[in-house]
Amino acid sequence: MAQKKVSHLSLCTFLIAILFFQGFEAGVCPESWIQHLNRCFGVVPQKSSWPEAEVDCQTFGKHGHLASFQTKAEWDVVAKYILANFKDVDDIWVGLEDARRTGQWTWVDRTPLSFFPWNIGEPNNKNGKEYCAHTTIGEGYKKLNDANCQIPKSYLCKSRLL
Ligand SMILES: [Ca+2]
Repeated sequence: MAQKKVSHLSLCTFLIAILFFQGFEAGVCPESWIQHLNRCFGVVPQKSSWPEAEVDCQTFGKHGHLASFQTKAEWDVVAKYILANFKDVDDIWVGLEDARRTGQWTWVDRTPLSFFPWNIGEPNNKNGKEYCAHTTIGEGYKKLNDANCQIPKSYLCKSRLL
């Protein structure tokens, strides 16, 4: 009987330890990133083409991708973080693309598209070569422009905590 209690206690300790470490891992965004709900967002100031940026973002934790936004409120929080910490950065790729070149814009991480904060006159697909979206300091990082995916730009990644 006593032995049963000991093994029961050991199992409880083991489970608590697992929960603690999982919680610890789940609750931390990469250094210098911002957390909003269960998502982490971080700017990479180095410049890359949109496809290269997406590959790099996939290395940042669970569901790492170029950033998507679930709500305008989330976008506002992230825009404020960029303005406060990356004043020298101009254009920033985000995870919105017209992958099939049909005018159907989608988030690369498959987040449902719930709002369309295009800048006035955009997307204009200038010269028939603009299939990736970026934001700029000119509009406080709150508006989008479509641009040539191969142009190197800084980029915004996101990952998920849980
Ligand atoms: Ca454009």
